Amino acid sequence: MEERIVIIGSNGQIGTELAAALRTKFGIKHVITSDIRAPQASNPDVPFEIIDVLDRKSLHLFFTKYRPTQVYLLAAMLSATGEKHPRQAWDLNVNGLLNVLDLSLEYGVNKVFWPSSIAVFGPHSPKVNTPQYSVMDPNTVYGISKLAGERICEYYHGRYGLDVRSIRYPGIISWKAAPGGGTTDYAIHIFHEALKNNIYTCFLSGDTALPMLYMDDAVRGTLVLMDAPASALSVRSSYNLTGVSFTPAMLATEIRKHLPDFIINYETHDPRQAIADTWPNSIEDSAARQDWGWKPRFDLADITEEMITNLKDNI
Ligand code: AKB
Repeated sequence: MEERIVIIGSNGQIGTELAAALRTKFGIKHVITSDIRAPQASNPDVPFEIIDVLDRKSLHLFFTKYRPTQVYLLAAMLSATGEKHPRQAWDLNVNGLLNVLDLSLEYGVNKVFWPSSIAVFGPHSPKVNTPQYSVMDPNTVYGISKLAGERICEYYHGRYGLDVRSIRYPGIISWKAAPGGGTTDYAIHIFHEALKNNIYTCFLSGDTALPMLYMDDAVRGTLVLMDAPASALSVRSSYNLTGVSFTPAMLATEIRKHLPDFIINYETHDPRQAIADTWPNSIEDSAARQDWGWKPRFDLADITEEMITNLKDNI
């Protein structure tokens, strides 16, 4: 069957790289990207549409035009920005998802991908090796909207048979496109500042451990999940997934192996600290390993080396 893959919210950190990987796999003409603005460097050969996921009328026309077989919905407001605009974050993250799920049902889409986040966990969730199923009491609007979205995805699968698949992404580290308004963004900013100025003031404390994943692993994991037979998937809310967990202090130590004079300072009154304090330190992802063979390839040393090697010629 000829695939017609639509990505909504394709200009962001994950969308940029997922779109490239999907184009390599399925061919340029089979992947239609869309966002609320045109990408900075647009290629006329690449199909792209301006789409606001909250504009039901134009979303409907978009589905009518392309009749997608697969939809990736990446448009979202992340944790730190969400705390500044809670109503908009809820609207985009929840109503945007509902719009896409309803149209996917109406147009008989075969598979939908929607990312959740480690932000679905909260202050009473177990902090270490947080299991797939546990207490979930997120207290950021982003986490609340992602937890609601997970329940909605499971509901659409159970009630209507829609094949929705999801991963609870941890912090994603990459060098090609900038991250947008998250709490884990420090783990990207640190490399830029280390290479430019040899010093970084971190908005999280040195001992704040968070689960992280290198972009190549995130993209590969997403494609493997989307290729898995539906019968293998036991989780229809969202899969726990992780690569590595580390603190800013551990990351600084690793960076010093490449840049020995690198200095890290800590700004401890940033509101993002309160968000990070409610999130897991590490994640248990055996369901993803068992159901579709998940195994990360990049550890802290690999990520550091990749980031420094690639960024040093690109900033
Ligand atoms: C954020 O920090 O908000 C995101 C996430 C962990 O979902 N990177």
